[in-house]
Amino acid sequence: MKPDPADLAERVLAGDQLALARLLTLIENERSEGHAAQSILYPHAGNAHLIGITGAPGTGKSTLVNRLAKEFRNTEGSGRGNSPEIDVRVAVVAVDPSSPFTGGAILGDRIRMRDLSGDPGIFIRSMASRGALGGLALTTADVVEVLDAAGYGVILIETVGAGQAEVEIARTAHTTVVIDAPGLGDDVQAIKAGILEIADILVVNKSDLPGADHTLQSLRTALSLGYPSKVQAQSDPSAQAEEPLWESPVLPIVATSGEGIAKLAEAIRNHRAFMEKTGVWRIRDRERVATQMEDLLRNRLAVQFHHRLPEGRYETLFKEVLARKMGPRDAVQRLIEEESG
Ligand SMILES: Nc1nc2c(ncn2[C@@H]2O[C@H](COP(=O)(O)OP(=O)(O)OP(=O)(O)O)[C@@H](O)[C@H]2O)c(=O)[nH]1
Ligand SMILES: [Mg+2]
Repeated sequence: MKPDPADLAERVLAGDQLALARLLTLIENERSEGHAAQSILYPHAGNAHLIGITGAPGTGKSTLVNRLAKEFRNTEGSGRGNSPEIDVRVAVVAVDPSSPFTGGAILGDRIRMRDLSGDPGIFIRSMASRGALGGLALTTADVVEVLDAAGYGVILIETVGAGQAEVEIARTAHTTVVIDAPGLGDDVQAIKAGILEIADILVVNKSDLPGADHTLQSLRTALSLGYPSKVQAQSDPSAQAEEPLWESPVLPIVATSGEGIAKLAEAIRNHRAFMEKTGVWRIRDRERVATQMEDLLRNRLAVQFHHRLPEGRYETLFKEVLARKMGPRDAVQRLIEEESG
């Protein structure tokens, strides 16, 4: 039976988690019914605090996200006062493009599921597929948007900060938390990857292990070296000062025991208050929507273009580029001319 978008949307708004899971699967599979339901839900989104959690493989992201979800439930949720207004529901989105190969994240999610399954105020979703046409970043944005509309006030997005795509996903959050851990070798590596620049909050997880102090120190030093240029950019009127200055804290944490998690939750709340006060919240929302629309447009146009090309034409030119008979720019130019001429 074909799912009815209006019915699905209504059930999602009513808090039906099965309907929500079903809708997310439709969206991941790029089904038109899914996107139709998403359109109905869109006006209801825009309230959630999107928090990206990123870091190298094995730094303890999943363990930390698990703890953090519970912390948000306990301090902002039903545990504090009896007012239902502050009963914040938490969603977790685990993005792992490598999961078909490693299987690691899937196991991790099972552990997490069992751990959090007692609380109906927590919803967990693993991004299994890249999406045939949309790409991982676009599909993740869709999933997050639906969770937002479904009333999840805090959305934690776990990505392995290994590639550009994952960094992009983290960047679209309001608050980006970068996780480091001792024993990963060269700490400066993280800085090279541009990870430090996107961190609103830095965490040194596994602070129970030797070398944690060293990691903490080198991150703090690297950050303090980064500050002068940031400050300068802001006092220089000719420079494009996009955002007011926020000093990213560096927090030691032991995710396995929960040590430091309350401080992390507090830092996240502080960052939210800072964004609301300074207008950064709106700036980031704007950037996210701008990127999303631009990506969608590019994607749709490319897909349409490919459909219009004669069978095999693209592949023929691609081979010529590989054989260095023609540059990629010339090949694309030729395709466009052929198609329009
Ligand atoms: N000693 C110590 N081990 C930890 C800590 N936090 C997590 N671990 C362990 O580190 C390993 C990896 O933890 P995960 O939470 O799966 O790490 P992850 O970053 O989500 O891993 P991927 O998703 O595969 O990149 C597990 O064996 C955890 O038990 C910590 O604070 N201290
Ligand atoms: Mg994980």
